[in-house]
Amino acid sequence: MASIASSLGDEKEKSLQSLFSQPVRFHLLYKSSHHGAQLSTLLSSFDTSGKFVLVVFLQTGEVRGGFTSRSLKVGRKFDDEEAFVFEVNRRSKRFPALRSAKAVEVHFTDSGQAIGFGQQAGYKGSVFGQPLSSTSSPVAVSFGKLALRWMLVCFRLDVGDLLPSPWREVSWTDWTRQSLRQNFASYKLVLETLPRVRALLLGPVGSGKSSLVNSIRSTIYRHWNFLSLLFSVTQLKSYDIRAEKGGSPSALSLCDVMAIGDEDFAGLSYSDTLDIIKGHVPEGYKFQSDFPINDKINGYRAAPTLKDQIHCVLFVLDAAKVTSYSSSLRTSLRRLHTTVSDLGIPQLILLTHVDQVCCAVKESMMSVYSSRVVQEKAAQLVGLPLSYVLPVKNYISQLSVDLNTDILLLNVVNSILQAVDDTLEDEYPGVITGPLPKEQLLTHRTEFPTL
Ligand SMILES: Nc1nc2c(ncn2[C@@H]2O[C@H](COP(=O)(O)OP(=O)(O)OP(=O)(O)O)[C@@H](O)[C@H]2O)c(=O)[nH]1
Ligand SMILES: [Mg+2]
Repeated sequence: MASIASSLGDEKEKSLQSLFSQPVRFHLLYKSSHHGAQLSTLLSSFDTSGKFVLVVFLQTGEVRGGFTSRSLKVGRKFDDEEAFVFEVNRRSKRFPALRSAKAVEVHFTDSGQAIGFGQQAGYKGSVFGQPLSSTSSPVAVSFGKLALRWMLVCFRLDVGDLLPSPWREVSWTDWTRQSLRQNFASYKLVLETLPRVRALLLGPVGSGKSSLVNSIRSTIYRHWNFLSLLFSVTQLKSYDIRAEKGGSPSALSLCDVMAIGDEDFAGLSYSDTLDIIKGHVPEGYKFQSDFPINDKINGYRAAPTLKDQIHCVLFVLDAAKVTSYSSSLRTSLRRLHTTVSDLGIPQLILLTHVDQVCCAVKESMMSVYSSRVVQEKAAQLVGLPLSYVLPVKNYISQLSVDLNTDILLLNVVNSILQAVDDTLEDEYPGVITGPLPKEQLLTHRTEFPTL
């Protein structure tokens, strides 16, 4: 798609952008001269949701079009208060629809195919005959005529999409991936008596906890990892992350558990979570919401040692849902965060599903730190500073791994080890014997956050 030049040109593109109050980017979906002047082809190019701009290039050299905040469908007439018609010149002008209830209309019948904007939108022939004015703004695109006389281009509008500069600098190269991989594989914890860091994945249902284990293994093993992890886990299950497939275990082990509860789902209770963190709960323990963990359960560790405890808590949150999390879930997350802070355990937020909140990120993970939406989602997370938020995309169906996704996932594993080492250094200043790890490439942590 990117190879089909948009025909708008820099000057007209800037002029069109000036019609919107927020910064926007145009992503080309359809061009009649390339795809054919068929309404059905145009409609099939629309994403199911989003905002769209149709631009018509008239023979006279004039450029006009319409904006709609909804995806177009055949036979649909819809209310769109945001819809407007525009003309693009050196200074562009926008004209609101006269009646928002019929702002946009799509006809596709034997007698005609048309898309209309404005009061009398329709296929009866009102096309770009008259000059636009602030009192009259019907604009329709009739496909019969389009084939002969005009060119129609359709863009998806990515609103407020990219920040002028990313909030974290990353060099998206194979060298970075190799360095992060190497660093992780050879990582030696500063406390030699601690063989492995146990990082606990905590989060609501479906936030991507199990997929994260799968994704990290896929990254390390260099191919998509088939694990039957994607059934909701009801047991405490630890996964060693090997430095390479079949190799010796790395310094990291990830602990997957059932989701944190809210008013609709009983889930993992606060007290059971604390027992896991403190190291009382044996591997494989099956959680029961109506039966809290106590010292009578089989395998209960009454006096857990450092290696039994959780050394890092990872809050795994879904970027597409984080703003709609229930207040009880938010309260649980805050309470856990405060307790974990009081225990002196490092914590990070892993923001998953970032590919679902921003089109630019969906296209390329390289945009993840430039995406305004991702940054806003990250900032809304229980008030944590951005430096504790690591956006990731999980591998969910790809059969092969991808450079940029790998870099984000490798940054997660290195950041966990670094966060634990920083804490251990403070807690055991006299007994640190191991070598200090190499400086991490993407980590910018200074202190543990307080909500
Ligand atoms: N698009 C997208 N989908 C994701 C991502 N991470 C997970 N998913 C999908 O989200 C769904 C839930 O993922 P899981 O890994 O099972 O979530 P979970 O947190 O383990 O869920 P529970 O164990 O039920 O609490 C699955 O369908 C995944 O394929 C992501 O980063 N992007
Ligand atoms: Mg799971």
